[in-house]
Amino acid sequence: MTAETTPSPTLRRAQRYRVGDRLYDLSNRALVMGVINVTPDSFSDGGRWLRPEDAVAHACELAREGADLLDLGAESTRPGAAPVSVEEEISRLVPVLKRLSGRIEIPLSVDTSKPEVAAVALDLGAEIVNDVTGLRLRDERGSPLMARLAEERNASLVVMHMLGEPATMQREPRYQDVVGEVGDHLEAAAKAAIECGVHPDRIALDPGIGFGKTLEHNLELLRHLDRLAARGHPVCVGVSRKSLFGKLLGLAVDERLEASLAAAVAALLRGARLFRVHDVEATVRALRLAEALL
Ligand code: HH2
Repeated sequence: MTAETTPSPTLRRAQRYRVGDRLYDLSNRALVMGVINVTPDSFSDGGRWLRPEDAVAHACELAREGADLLDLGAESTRPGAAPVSVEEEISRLVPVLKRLSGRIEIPLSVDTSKPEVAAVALDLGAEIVNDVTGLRLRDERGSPLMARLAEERNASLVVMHMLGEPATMQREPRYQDVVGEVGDHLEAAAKAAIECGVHPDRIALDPGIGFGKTLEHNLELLRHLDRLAARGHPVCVGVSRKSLFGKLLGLAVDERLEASLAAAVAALLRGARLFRVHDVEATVRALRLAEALL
C-alpha cells in the first residue's frame, strides 16, 4: 500500500467495531444488522412479529440470510409514534430474548432509549444498545446514563442523532449545516461515552435518517457520510424502506426494496459500515458485490 492509499488513523478507527469479545474489521466488509420490531405500530413491520414465537422464527431466518447482528426494538419511533412505558417495552422484549438465548450465534442489539429496558436486555444476552436519542438521558453530573450502563456491562453502543421527539420531530426541522451539526452532536455524545469508560471501538455513530430531518437534510447527510466517518467511529445507517423513498420516488413501503439497496450501496461507498435493514438477504448480496469494488 502506498502512502497515499494508507487510511489515516482516524479513518482506521472508523473501520473497526468491537462487540463482546469480537473485533470486526470493517475495512472491506460491512455489517448487516437485521431489524425485528416487536411492536404493533412500526412503520414497515408493525404487528408482524408481536407474538414471541414469530419474532424468534424471524430472528432465526434473518440470521440464516446472513445478518451479522440483530436489532430488537419494542417501541416504534416513526414520526408521530406514541411513547411506550418502561414496563410495556420490557414485557414485549423479555419473552423474545429468553427464547433467543442459546439459539443464535450472532450478537443481539436492543433498540431502546431507556436505560432500564437496556439493562434487562443486556441481562438476557444483548450485547449492543442502539439508542436513537443519542444518549440523551443524563445523570445529575451530565454523564449519559446509557453510556454508564454500557461501561458497567461491557456493552457496545450505536449512538443515533434525533432532533426532538418522535411525536413532533418532523414539524419543520431546521439546521444551518445539517452535516456539521449532526456530526458535532454525535461526536460530543461519543466523547461523553468515552469519558464514562466506554472503549472508542465500541461506539458506532448513526446520522438518524428520517429523525427530525427533511428530505433534503436526509440526502445531504447521505451524500456526506464520509464527514461523519472522519469523526473516528464506524458509521451506521438506517435507510431501509424509509419515507425518503416515498417522497423521492412515490413508492409505498412495500415497494422500496430496490431503492433501499441502492441507498445502502451508495452509503457503503461513502464510508458507512453498519447497515440496519429489514431485507437482510438482498442487502447482504448487494453489499458483498459493492465491497468487491471498494
Ligand atoms: N431507524 C428506526 C429505528 N431505529 N436505529 C438506528 N440506529 N438507525 C435508524 O435509522 C433507526 C433506528 C426506524 O425504523 P423501524 O425500526 O423499522 O421503525 P419504527 O421506528 O416504526 O419501529
